[in-house]
Amino acid sequence: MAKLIIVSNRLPVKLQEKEGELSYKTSEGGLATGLGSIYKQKDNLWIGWPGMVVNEPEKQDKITEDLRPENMHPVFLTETEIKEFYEGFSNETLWPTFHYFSQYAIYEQQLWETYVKVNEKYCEEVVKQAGPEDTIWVHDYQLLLLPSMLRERLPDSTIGFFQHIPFPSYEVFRLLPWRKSLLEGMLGADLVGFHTYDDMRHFLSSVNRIVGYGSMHGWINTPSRSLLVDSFPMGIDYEKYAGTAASEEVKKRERIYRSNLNAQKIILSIDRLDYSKGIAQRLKAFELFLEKYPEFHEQVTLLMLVVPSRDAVEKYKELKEEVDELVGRINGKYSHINWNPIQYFYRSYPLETLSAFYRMADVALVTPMRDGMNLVCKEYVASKLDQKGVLILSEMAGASKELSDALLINPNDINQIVESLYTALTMPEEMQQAQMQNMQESLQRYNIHHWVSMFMDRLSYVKIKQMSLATSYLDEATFLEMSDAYDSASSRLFFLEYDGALVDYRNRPLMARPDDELMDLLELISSNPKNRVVVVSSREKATMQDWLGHLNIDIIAEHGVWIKQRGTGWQTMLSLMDDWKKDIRLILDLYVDRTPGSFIEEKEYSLVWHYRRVETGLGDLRARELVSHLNFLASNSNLQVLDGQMAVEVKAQEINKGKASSYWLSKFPHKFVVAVGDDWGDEDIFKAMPREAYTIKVGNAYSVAKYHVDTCEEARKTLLRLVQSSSKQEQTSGGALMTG
Ligand code: GDG
Repeated sequence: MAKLIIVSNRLPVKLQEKEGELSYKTSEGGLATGLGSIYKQKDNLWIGWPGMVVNEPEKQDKITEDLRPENMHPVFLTETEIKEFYEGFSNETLWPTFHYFSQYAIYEQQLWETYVKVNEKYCEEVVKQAGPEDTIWVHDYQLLLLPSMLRERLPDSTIGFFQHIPFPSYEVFRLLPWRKSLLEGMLGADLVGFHTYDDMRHFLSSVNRIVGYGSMHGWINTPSRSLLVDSFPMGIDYEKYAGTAASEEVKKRERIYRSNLNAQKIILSIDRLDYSKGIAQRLKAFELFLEKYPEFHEQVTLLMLVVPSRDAVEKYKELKEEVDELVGRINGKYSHINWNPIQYFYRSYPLETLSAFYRMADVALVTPMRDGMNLVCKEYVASKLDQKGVLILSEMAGASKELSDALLINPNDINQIVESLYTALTMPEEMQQAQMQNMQESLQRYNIHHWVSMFMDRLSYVKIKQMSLATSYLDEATFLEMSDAYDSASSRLFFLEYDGALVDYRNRPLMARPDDELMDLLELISSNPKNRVVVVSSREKATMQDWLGHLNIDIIAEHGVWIKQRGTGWQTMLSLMDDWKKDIRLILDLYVDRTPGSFIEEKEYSLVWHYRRVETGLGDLRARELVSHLNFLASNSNLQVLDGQMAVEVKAQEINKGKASSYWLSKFPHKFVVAVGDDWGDEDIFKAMPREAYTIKVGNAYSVAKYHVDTCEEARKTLLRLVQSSSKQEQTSGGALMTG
């Protein structure tokens, strides 16, 4: 029975040892509660570090035994591994870089080597536990190399990866000396998930520039497989937070805490100690607020919880000192005998206390400099049963994309934070309730269970899609089989796509002239009377005529608008009005204005916007924009938008290369058919082919074609070998074929 294996740096328990007795404390983290509902089911399993260094093998065995009934499996890390892999590379190299604090990042080869080693250690444990049908879901930046390591060991397994922290822009990511290996590590997954579209976009751009793989609608085609990149904003266990907030225990705690605080209004701040959370900046903003609005003295208290975290890392020690100092300074400056502006706690609390704090806070001040998502702000909203309260939220937190009803601030803009505090503290209740209501509705719907099922559904979809689009490499055995079929056929049809399949792409469309080798090849194939060669292209008929018109072949030009059968002139398959061109051209002109290096090509029945000479990344970005713009316009017309290789083409819908190819299939005998193409548009050709045809995709393996080869050169060689090996036979058996 297939199971789900979750892999993360930490297990959802914390192992403790007191006087030789082991105890297991359940972790309260967002991930633990979110995935808690699934890892405990059936044979599912969670693999990770149990939170304590254990060196004795007998003790390790005992822990492994203890955890088995809880559906957990430990990975034991040594002291050095914790120091170099976790505190070092994960938290001093990756964490600062991914949160745009590159100036804090350290680059040390030794730390990297341990990171690789520990990822291998996790891989070993997963491989021991995983069956071929299992789904493996890897979490977060500590395990970026694991997906590829697993892929190598378990090539057919289903692997998902989710990153909980931001993915930075290419300009920041590229600073890492190990950038390529890190990306290649992640690309071993079938589905790579991030919290936001921006993270996803940054990742795709880094993959494009560093590894060289492009993407389309989130799909990355590597030479061996296709994987999907998507965004899945993580939710919270809404019912749990709302339910806890409604409990008598929490209400009791709220009453006690309130009676101990003299101020009427409470501003709440909760974070792990981390420079990415903007704690010091928040304190400075509160100080300025007190200075600017003295009427709030003795009226408002900042209740600030800082949860100890990573205190072995130098930067965190420094931050702790800075926060202590700031709190001391502000309290020293403004405190009265019966009022402290800041109530500061450096420790963690049980959920019930946290919930009481959420209930009593009039304002939640969540101002990270960067945050993948931020769950605290969501928990605050879920705990507000009376809907009274205001959320001030940093636009640098992933959560800001969903919670647009919050007061959104730029955490670097101290004046904006001050004014937002004033607005929040003086906001009419009806307005608070209206905003809270919207946010609660959204969080209730997009809760943690929704997040898990969205990710798992998408992962299954990727697997199905991969299967339906998987092509096999055209190996020697297939070639020999194809060669036999060719030899024994009395009539043969060759559909050969021009750009990308027969000829490599060039910077300018007109530079892709056929070379002598190609001319010889086409002449050789078409010189056999049993063969009929159809060169298919989206190019203008004039160009095709100029380049290939003199050969004894058939041509499909402009996606099938124009066709030419050997020995005859050009005919249109369809005569179409082209009055749409004027309007569409205006739009394309706009994109040319905005995108240096791009240009428009006008064909008789279509318009093309080319971006192969545009700066990498910018062209793709504009193309996505243009495609969605055009699709919107095309939805009510009979126009079709083709998102091609470095070009976006608009044409009348009735025409495609597949329909044109079908014409030959219906008109001419064919005991043997081969079709070679490379582009999305060529998928129409493959689809139109009979089942027994040899359909060959040039490039990656993502196609409805049956086979693929890697390059144009390989495609040409295959065709040459096919006709040459056979020509010898036909010659020896008295055939009249010349070799070119
Ligand atoms: C990473 C990403 C992303 C805090 N204090 C106490 C306590 N907490 C709980 C909160 C919340 C969790 O810890 C903190 O989660 P965040 O999301 O706010 O931040 P990170 O820990 O940095 O998490 C982040 C997240 O992963 C998930 O993908 O959102 O962007 O950085 O659940 O309630 N819980 C208890 N006592 C405390 O004192 N019990």
